[in-house]
Amino acid sequence: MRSYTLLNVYFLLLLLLAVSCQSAPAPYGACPTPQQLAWQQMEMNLFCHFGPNTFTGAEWGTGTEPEDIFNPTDLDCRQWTATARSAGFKGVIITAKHHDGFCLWPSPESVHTVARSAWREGKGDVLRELSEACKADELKFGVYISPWDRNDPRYGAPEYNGAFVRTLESVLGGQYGPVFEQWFDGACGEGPTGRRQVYDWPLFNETVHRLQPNAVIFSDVGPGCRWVGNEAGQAGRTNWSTLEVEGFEPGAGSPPTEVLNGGTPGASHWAAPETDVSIRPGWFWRASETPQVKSVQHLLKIYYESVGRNSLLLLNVPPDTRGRIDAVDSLRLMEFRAALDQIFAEDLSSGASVSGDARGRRFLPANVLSTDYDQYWALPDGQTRCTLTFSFPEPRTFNRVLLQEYIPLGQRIAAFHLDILTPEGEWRQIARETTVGYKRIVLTPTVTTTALRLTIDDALACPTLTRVALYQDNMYCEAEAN
Ligand code: FUL
Repeated sequence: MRSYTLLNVYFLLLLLLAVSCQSAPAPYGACPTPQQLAWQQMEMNLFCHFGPNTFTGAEWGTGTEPEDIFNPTDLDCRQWTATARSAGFKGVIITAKHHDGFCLWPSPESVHTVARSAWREGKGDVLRELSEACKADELKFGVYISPWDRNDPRYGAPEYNGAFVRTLESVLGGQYGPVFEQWFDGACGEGPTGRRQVYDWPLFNETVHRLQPNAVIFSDVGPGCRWVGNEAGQAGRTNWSTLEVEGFEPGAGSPPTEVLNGGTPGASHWAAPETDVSIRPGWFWRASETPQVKSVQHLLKIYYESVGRNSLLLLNVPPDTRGRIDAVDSLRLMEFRAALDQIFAEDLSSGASVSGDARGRRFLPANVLSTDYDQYWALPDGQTRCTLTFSFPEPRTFNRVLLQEYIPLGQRIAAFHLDILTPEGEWRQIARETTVGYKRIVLTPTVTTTALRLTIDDALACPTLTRVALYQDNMYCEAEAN
């Protein structure tokens, strides 16, 4: 009788173990909201700096420019969106109001707007035209609205915050449809003797969420996504999507740029980095800078160091004085797209067999070969180290290893390395890295092998991977990119 009971307990435990191995790992730490996940899956968006600076050549306007300065001779937002779409961008963000305070829409809160310009006899509205063009070309529409305002006389006084909220309302209230991202720039060049505005960030964020519940809010410290800490197009090689935000705020009160660049492992807030960088030396279009439009090599470097390092890429391609994207820039974008298409045309892991530990039948190693994002590999709870071995039916040649964690359950992997099997039957290390996140593309030497080993050396909790893919890049040459 006694042994019968023990047997029962034993079987019950086995059953419990089997069931728990079939259930998904519990989310670890801070995890993305569905909006943050959808945002990250966009991967590349277009940034458009456009306004009085386009006509004056300034980077930061003073706010005293006459409204008539803004006079695009041939504005065509469909040309921007057609360009963005063919380049593979998923959304467009426009500088609706830059630091000079000029509003590209007839904001009732300001006298410094398109309504006071001669452009389209004061009846023009760039936001209307761009939001409609985005809709027609199936792109998402986002807005940059600078809190720092060099034109508004209320700037520096408490009433400016209310005015800024009404400014937000006139853009986000539905007039231009859904807004996927609200960009809050932390910059302020007033200097120590200038006007000092104490921003009501909680009120600004609440306003955005109230009017556009699906919008992801960008600022140095989120809450939706964070600044990557530089404007050179480089996310950290170690890059956590989590960030310690307690005690910090956008602008002067933000964490050091190295922290923004790499995030904080295990922090309680999810704010993945966004890499904003311009295709030109400046943020605004200038004829004199056309010869310096970044090369395809440079754009590929930026891609690998942003999208390939767990960041979203927001590439600025500023429209010119006609109100069109310069032919040089758009041609470069098409070449960039063609290069990406060529590099990522064929996943060289296809047909591989994958072996290694797994949480259970729903989470087998082979899941990393599937392109279904929700089908992923996972380890049992408590196991943070493991080796997955990919064996190929015939030798494969590659120099890019793409990895993706299943981030709805949080970011976990903290260290990994890659080895290949040499013809002598030995394992040779080809890369040693740290984080993965939503997407990591590891640049390795070109190797030919019949087997690849991925070893996870450390993770904050049992790791997950939804994708491992291999590519051969014959386009990118590091020496030419710099
Ligand atoms: C900075 C601004 O000061 C630049 O003018 C530009 O808009 C860039 C994207 O953000 O903080």
